[in-house]
Amino acid sequence: MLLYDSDVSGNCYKVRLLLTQLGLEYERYPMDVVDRSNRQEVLGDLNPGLRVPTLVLDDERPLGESGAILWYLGDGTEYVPSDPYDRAKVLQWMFFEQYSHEPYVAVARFWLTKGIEVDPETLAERQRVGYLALDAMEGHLAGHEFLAGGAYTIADIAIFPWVRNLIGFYGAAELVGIDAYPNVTRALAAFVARPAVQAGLVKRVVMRFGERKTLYVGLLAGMAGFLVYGLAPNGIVFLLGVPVFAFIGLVQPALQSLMTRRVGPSEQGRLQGVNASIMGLTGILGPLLFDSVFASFVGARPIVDLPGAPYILAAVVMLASAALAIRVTRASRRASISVTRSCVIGRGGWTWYTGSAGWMYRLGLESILGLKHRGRSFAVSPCIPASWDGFLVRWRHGATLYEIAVENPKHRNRGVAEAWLDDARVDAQAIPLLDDGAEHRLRVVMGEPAPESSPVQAARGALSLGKTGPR
Ligand SMILES: N[C@@H](CCC(=O)N[C@@H](CS)C(=O)NCC(=O)O)C(=O)O
Repeated sequence: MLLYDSDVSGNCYKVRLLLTQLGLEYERYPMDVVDRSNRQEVLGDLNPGLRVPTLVLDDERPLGESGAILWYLGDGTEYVPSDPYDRAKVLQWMFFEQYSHEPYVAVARFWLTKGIEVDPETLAERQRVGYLALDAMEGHLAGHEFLAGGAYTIADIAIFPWVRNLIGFYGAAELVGIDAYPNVTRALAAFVARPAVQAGLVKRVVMRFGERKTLYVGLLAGMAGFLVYGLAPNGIVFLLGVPVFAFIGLVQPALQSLMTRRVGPSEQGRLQGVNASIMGLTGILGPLLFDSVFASFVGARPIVDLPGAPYILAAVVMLASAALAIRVTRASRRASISVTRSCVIGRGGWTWYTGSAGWMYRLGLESILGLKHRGRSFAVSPCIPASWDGFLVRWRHGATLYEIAVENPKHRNRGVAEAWLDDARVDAQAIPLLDDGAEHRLRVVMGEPAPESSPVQAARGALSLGKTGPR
């Protein structure tokens, strides 16, 4: 896909955010949003509005308007509900965004920051209506976590980038009086904490190094920065540590993204809660520790006269964290496939840890457990000792986790009677390979293969599975 795009455009940002969240590949064609001289030439055949974002699909069909693009990409995924009323609610907020929110909240700020001259009355009117839009959001968010359908949807993707830009990019929190909007602020914080948003903010680094390396770079830069602070003989050297230390900002987004991927959707809230609690705890304990270490290294009878000791301690903690991060993230990559039913434990070291050789993986996983990857689907056709009553495999494909339970009630050697993916019956030879970052349960019952399911059954199964991948 090709996205006609602009770095400074919030409408384009929304589309990039959803593309990132869906893990879709795309190329960018940067456009200038102030100089419109080449609009007709570049976008003439693609978008009647001659604006960005404009998306050209792989089959070369063009699509304009950020809302339409979000809907096209999001429909059939978790970001657009399936209930007709909830879908309409998503549209309600998206129309609100385009008619009552963006032209006021975003455009007024754009004029101001780009120094575009407009008469004060026009500006004041934009700001007045902008406040009405924030009031509307505040009222709704007082009783709801998200804008529509009780979940994070493309309606949130459409609106929150504007609010974030307003108080972040444009630094206008005080000017706008954002404190008067506690519910908008809370929902915005949750929005910004989402891994894809964070990944977007440090996207270039993440794209260049990947999440794991970004985490390591952040932690090691933090360590180096702390060391410079701790050992600096004068203020100039101390200041030189600041740009190095700034890279510590990479840690949280990379960590969030890695952690979020390791738990299912129902556990995301708990993960964020634990994360926030740990941060809260360090916020309390950190200064206490800092003070007592500082007190021991300065004053009348210091252990050693080293006022930078707390920073050196922080550097040691950073180094330990980097070592821990390297250990845990490497292990979790190797352990992304492991077999966990007692009947197979002990048979030749059935994990990535002990049987990491390629032949062991292929023999075990493909020939015995019968898990075979075929393009956009996979098959499960076990060939196991008849004495086994089944086995359980946790299989990670990208960000998606399959919990595969194979049952062998008739103690057969091979043959699959039926397979169920979540609640839908599926063909064990062509199980959809989803890439939605969610956790799915696959139940495979061994036995006499059942006659083929009717096309209606198959269609119902596919429907209840939702979208199986990008269009
Ligand atoms: N309603 C359109 C608005 C698009 C729009 O205003 N795009 C701006 C950038 S945010 C643009 O292309 N401005 C330059 C121009 O109008 O030529 C959408 O949501 O896609």
